[in-house]
Amino acid sequence: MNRFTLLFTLIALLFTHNNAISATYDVDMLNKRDDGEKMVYSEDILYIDLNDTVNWLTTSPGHNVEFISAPETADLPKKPSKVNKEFSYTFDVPGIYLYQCSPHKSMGMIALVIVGEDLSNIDDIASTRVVGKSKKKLEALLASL
Ligand SMILES: [Cu+2]
Repeated sequence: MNRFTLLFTLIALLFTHNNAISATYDVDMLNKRDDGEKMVYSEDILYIDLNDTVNWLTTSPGHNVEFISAPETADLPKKPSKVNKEFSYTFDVPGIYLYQCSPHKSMGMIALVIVGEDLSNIDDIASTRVVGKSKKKLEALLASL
Protein backbone atom coordinates (compact mmCIF):
# COMPACT_ATOMS: atom_id res chain seq x y z
CA MET A 1 0.00 0.00 0.00
CA ASN A 2 1.59 3.30 -0.98
CA ARG A 3 1.10 6.54 0.89
CA PHE A 4 -1.71 7.77 -1.34
CA THR A 5 -3.65 4.53 -1.10
CA LEU A 6 -3.32 4.67 2.66
CA LEU A 7 -4.55 8.27 2.74
CA PHE A 8 -7.47 7.43 0.49
CA THR A 9 -8.40 4.44 2.66
CA LEU A 10 -8.30 6.56 5.80
CA ILE A 11 -10.52 9.22 4.24
CA ALA A 12 -12.93 6.56 3.03
CA LEU A 13 -13.08 5.05 6.54
CA LEU A 14 -13.69 8.45 8.08
CA PHE A 15 -16.49 9.14 5.63
CA THR A 16 -18.16 5.79 6.29
CA HIS A 17 -17.82 6.33 10.01
CA ASN A 18 -19.46 9.75 9.85
CA ASN A 19 -22.37 8.34 7.88
CA ALA A 20 -22.85 5.69 10.56
CA ILE A 21 -23.45 8.31 13.24
CA SER A 22 -27.18 8.50 13.72
CA ALA A 23 -29.16 11.69 14.05
CA THR A 24 -31.55 12.94 16.68
CA TYR A 25 -34.70 14.89 15.86
CA ASP A 26 -36.97 16.93 18.11
CA VAL A 27 -40.74 16.95 17.68
CA ASP A 28 -42.74 19.47 19.71
CA MET A 29 -46.04 18.42 21.21
CA LEU A 30 -48.16 21.54 20.76
CA ASN A 31 -51.48 23.12 21.69
CA LYS A 32 -51.09 25.40 18.68
CA ARG A 33 -48.66 25.32 15.77
CA ASP A 34 -47.39 28.33 13.83
CA ASP A 35 -49.73 27.46 10.94
CA GLY A 36 -52.73 27.74 13.29
CA GLU A 37 -53.36 23.99 13.67
CA LYS A 38 -54.40 23.11 17.20
CA MET A 39 -53.53 19.97 19.19
CA VAL A 40 -50.79 18.91 16.87
CA TYR A 41 -47.21 17.66 16.65
CA SER A 42 -44.70 20.02 15.08
CA GLU A 43 -44.04 17.49 12.28
CA ASP A 44 -47.00 15.75 10.62
CA ILE A 45 -44.56 13.58 8.68
CA LEU A 46 -40.97 13.17 9.77
CA TYR A 47 -38.51 11.41 7.47
CA ILE A 48 -35.54 9.86 9.24
CA ASP A 49 -32.82 7.30 8.60
CA LEU A 50 -32.52 3.90 10.21
CA ASN A 51 -31.29 4.11 13.84
CA ASP A 52 -32.13 7.78 14.18
CA THR A 53 -33.78 8.88 17.41
CA VAL A 54 -36.78 11.14 17.89
CA ASN A 55 -37.36 13.16 21.07
CA TRP A 56 -40.90 14.36 21.66
CA LEU A 57 -40.75 17.53 23.70
CA THR A 58 -43.37 18.78 26.16
CA THR A 59 -43.46 22.20 24.53
CA SER A 60 -47.15 22.49 25.45
CA PRO A 61 -48.66 20.56 28.37
CA GLY A 62 -51.11 17.68 28.12
CA HIS A 63 -49.77 15.49 25.33
CA ASN A 64 -48.10 12.12 24.81
CA VAL A 65 -47.07 9.56 22.17
CA GLU A 66 -48.98 6.33 21.53
CA PHE A 67 -47.86 4.18 18.59
CA ILE A 68 -50.86 2.59 16.88
CA SER A 69 -49.32 1.07 13.75
CA ALA A 70 -45.76 0.22 12.78
CA PRO A 71 -43.65 -2.31 10.86
CA GLU A 72 -44.37 -5.82 12.20
CA THR A 73 -40.95 -6.47 13.70
CA ALA A 74 -40.60 -3.12 15.44
CA ASP A 75 -40.09 -3.42 19.19
CA LEU A 76 -42.45 -0.72 20.37
CA PRO A 77 -43.12 0.48 23.91
CA LYS A 78 -45.93 -1.60 25.44
CA LYS A 79 -47.78 1.43 26.76
CA PRO A 80 -48.40 4.99 25.59
CA SER A 81 -45.83 7.44 26.90
CA LYS A 82 -46.76 9.41 30.01
CA VAL A 83 -48.66 12.64 29.42
CA ASN A 84 -46.46 15.70 30.12
CA LYS A 85 -43.25 13.66 29.92
CA GLU A 86 -40.60 13.94 27.26
CA PHE A 87 -40.32 10.69 25.31
CA SER A 88 -37.59 9.25 23.07
CA TYR A 89 -37.54 6.35 20.68
CA THR A 90 -34.83 5.01 18.37
CA PHE A 91 -36.18 3.59 15.12
CA ASP A 92 -34.24 0.44 14.18
CA VAL A 93 -36.76 -1.09 11.77
CA PRO A 94 -37.53 0.63 8.45
CA GLY A 95 -41.09 1.53 7.53
CA ILE A 96 -43.96 3.85 8.44
CA TYR A 97 -44.91 4.48 12.07
CA LEU A 98 -48.27 5.99 12.97
CA TYR A 99 -48.75 7.50 16.40
CA GLN A 100 -51.33 9.56 18.19
CA CYS A 101 -51.75 11.63 21.32
CA SER A 102 -54.00 9.61 23.65
CA PRO A 103 -55.90 12.63 25.06
CA HIS A 104 -56.37 14.28 21.64
CA LYS A 105 -56.62 11.33 19.28
CA SER A 106 -60.10 12.40 18.15
CA MET A 107 -58.91 15.97 17.51
CA GLY A 108 -56.55 14.96 14.71
CA MET A 109 -53.44 14.73 16.86
CA ILE A 110 -51.70 12.02 14.86
CA ALA A 111 -48.46 11.95 12.90
CA LEU A 112 -46.14 9.71 10.93
CA VAL A 113 -42.47 8.85 11.14
CA ILE A 114 -41.05 7.32 7.97
CA VAL A 115 -37.82 5.41 8.45
CA GLY A 116 -35.40 4.72 5.62
CA GLU A 117 -37.84 5.87 2.92
CA ASP A 118 -39.61 2.51 3.32
CA LEU A 119 -43.35 2.67 2.54
CA SER A 120 -43.89 -1.10 2.39
CA ASN A 121 -46.38 -1.19 5.30
CA ILE A 122 -48.56 1.60 3.90
CA ASP A 123 -51.62 -0.68 3.61
CA ASP A 124 -51.41 -1.55 7.32
CA ILE A 125 -51.15 2.14 8.15
CA ALA A 126 -54.10 3.02 5.89
CA SER A 127 -56.32 0.39 7.53
CA THR A 128 -55.43 1.40 11.10
CA ARG A 129 -58.44 2.59 13.07
CA VAL A 130 -58.18 6.22 14.04
CA VAL A 131 -60.98 8.30 15.49
CA GLY A 132 -62.80 11.58 14.86
CA LYS A 133 -60.83 14.24 13.00
CA SER A 134 -57.89 11.87 12.73
CA LYS A 135 -59.65 9.87 10.00
CA LYS A 136 -59.48 12.69 7.46
CA LYS A 137 -56.05 13.70 8.63
CA LEU A 138 -54.65 10.21 8.14
CA GLU A 139 -56.11 10.08 4.64
CA ALA A 140 -54.53 13.43 3.82
CA LEU A 141 -51.15 12.42 5.22
CA LEU A 142 -51.09 9.18 3.24
CA ALA A 143 -52.24 10.95 0.09
CA SER A 144 -49.29 13.31 0.42
CA LEU A 145 -46.68 10.54 0.43
CU1 LIG B 1 -52.36 15.96 22.68
